[in-house]
Amino acid sequence: MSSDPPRISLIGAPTDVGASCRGASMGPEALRVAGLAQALQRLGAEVVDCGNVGGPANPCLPPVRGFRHLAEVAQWARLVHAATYEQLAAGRLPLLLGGDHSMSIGSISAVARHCRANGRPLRVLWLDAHADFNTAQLTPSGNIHGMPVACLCGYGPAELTELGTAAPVLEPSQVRQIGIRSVDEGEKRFVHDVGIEVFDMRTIDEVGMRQVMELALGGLNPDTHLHVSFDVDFLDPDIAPGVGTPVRGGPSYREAQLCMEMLFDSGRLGSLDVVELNPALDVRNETARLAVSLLESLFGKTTLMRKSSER
Ligand code: B3U
Ligand code: MN
Ligand code: MN
Repeated sequence: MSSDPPRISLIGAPTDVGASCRGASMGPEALRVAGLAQALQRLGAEVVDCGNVGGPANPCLPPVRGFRHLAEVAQWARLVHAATYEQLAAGRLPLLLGGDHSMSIGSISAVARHCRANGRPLRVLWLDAHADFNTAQLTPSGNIHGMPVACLCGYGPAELTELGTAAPVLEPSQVRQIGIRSVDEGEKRFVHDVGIEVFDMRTIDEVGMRQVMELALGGLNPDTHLHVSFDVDFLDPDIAPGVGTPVRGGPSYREAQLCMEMLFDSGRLGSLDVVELNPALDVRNETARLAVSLLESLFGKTTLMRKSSER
């Protein structure tokens, strides 16, 4: 594992055009107010805040042919792709502040393009209550934040599947999903048919977070780029109320913390999304502060000194 301090670029993507309810567009500022940059600096990281990407406003229209706000979601994805790619090309670690989860189509397509250009393997860890594997045909809502994994795997309209790199951006074998507990009926079959590896809450209950993380991080090459897409609704809503689509029965604070610590221990983190934080539904910015505290673990905060053999 490299001991160089990470060089992190914060990129805000204040959008909620892909979500069911409004408010995730305030997520980037809530994370800043919760002290994200300062917390990462205390851990020795070099942090640059690139400010926010400026995309289209939310027109609040009903779905058209299975998609709500397709043009706006695609525009945000293009802008997020460009901002993410620029930071990766500069050798920095992009930390995307969402925004609803549809913006990960932009960030992850940029990461995939960067990995292809540099001949590096890519693995995506998707921490979420939802599988986000709907299509226009399967979706119950038309909300594109329920579709990013499907789009990244090539199932979706060209404007969401071919961002800066030929579709598919990802093979299902590059994805591991963790914490899943809400999957729509048609989506369930589709996830099964494409063979995505899903560590749902039942698996976490049965074998524990430690083994789940060992499995999810298994088989990485020394040069694998790890992208973590952290949907804040991954967390149990009792501890993280500030999200638009809470689902009870999620990981506890301790389980989430172990998850983050083991991601740090992998030494492979190359890019990160923090999405779906909805300050309009939060209580005194508690969920944002919880997210910041978990990101501290993800960037190496430990309780005790670690022996070098444990690193
Ligand atoms: N699967 C549902 C709900 C949902 C997915 N992702 C979020 N909510 N955040 C849908 O609308 O696709
Ligand atoms: Mn999600
Ligand atoms: Mn979710």
